[in-house]
Amino acid sequence: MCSWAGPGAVKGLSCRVARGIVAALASAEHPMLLVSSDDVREYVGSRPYLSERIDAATLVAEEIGDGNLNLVLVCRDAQGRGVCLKQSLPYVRLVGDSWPLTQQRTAAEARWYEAVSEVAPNLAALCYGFDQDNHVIALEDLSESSVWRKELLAGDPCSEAAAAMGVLVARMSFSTSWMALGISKARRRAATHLNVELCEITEDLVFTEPLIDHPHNSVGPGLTDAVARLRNDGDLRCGVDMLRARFVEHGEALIHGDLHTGSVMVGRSAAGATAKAIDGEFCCYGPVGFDLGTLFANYLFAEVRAAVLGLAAASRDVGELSRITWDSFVAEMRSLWETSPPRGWSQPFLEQWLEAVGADSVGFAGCEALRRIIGLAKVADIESLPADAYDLAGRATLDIAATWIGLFLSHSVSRPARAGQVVESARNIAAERLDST
Ligand code: SR1
Ligand code: MG
Repeated sequence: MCSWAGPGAVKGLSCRVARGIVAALASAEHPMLLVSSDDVREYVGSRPYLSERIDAATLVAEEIGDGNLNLVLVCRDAQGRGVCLKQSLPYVRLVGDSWPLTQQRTAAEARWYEAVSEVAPNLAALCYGFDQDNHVIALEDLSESSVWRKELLAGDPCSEAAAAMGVLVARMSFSTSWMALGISKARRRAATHLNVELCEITEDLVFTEPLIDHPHNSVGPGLTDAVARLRNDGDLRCGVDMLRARFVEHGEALIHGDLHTGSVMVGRSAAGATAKAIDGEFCCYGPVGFDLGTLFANYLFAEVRAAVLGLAAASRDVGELSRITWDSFVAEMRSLWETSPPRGWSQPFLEQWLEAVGADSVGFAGCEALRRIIGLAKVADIESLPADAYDLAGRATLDIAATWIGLFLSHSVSRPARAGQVVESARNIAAERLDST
């Protein structure tokens, strides 16, 4: 559980601190950069909310960050106690200091951990505290677990994690939306989770850049024709634009915003399997289908990889994951709705809402799949394949992604051939009804 940093803490803040206070704290101009074990010993030693969990004198810190943005240090003391410290840098790590990026993203992430801890504490890493001045989040040490993507690469689908993530998305969707909060409270809550800069990255990288000529993009020579064809497909462009609009306009609930298989730590112990989401810095009020779709696309990468490597059984197993996540999401949503029915809303509405989320999720999965092949920030599932297999996997993924976006279009909107057609149809219906009265 998150705990108060306590009166002796230097700048330390619990993630249970009242919402709003975090946002009001000014950042220090010169944050302490945690690079060496010495830095971390000094840092931990002056913060009781950390030194009560780990011995500052004997700890050793190891930088394990393999993500695109931050420093991640796993700290272990002589007694084997551990804490993970995640510090944001003022730029995108993947690119370097030519791409500056707000360190306020760590505050957004702390707020996400706080929200999850209220409804699904076992389905995300525990947050022990947040230090606004140094942009450091202190997290449960999950080094006994492993990144889900790595397990998928090694052939273990970890089906329990797929079910767990369906539950996580459902609980977050219900608890942070009008469904649990009521409309006015949900609106106020949404205003506390603005994350403009990180949303802009998602809007650019996921929706805009893959289908235009952009310096962030790159594919192997075997895929250039396929990418050119996609760029000339007007229906596909329209579908991606529709999905971008949904991402921008549909602040349904607090979503994780980057829930790929590298954002989930999985583990097995005598007590059973565990799955814990991490890396909520892209969180925002957005469409629920975005998180589900991001998962579906990342399952697809593992499925396609296994298929092109001739591992048919493994591919089939991974192919089941999207159904498992979807079924557990739907079951949890129905159960939450039944236990605490939102006042004044009908049960049939929930079914329609789920249908719309399903269509969104397929479309967002298509966008995530396109962008991880074409754009910046690629995935090891595809990139680590030998050249021939990469070409096969890339082509299959692009083809499936485009088809999924088409499916989204046909399920979520029936596009009239020209603007105004639907209004005309509505007028005609009204006129016919009135004629027959
Ligand atoms: C510039 S950040 C690139 C990507 O890394 C993160 O994991 C997100 O997926 C983001 O789009
Ligand atoms: Mg990440």
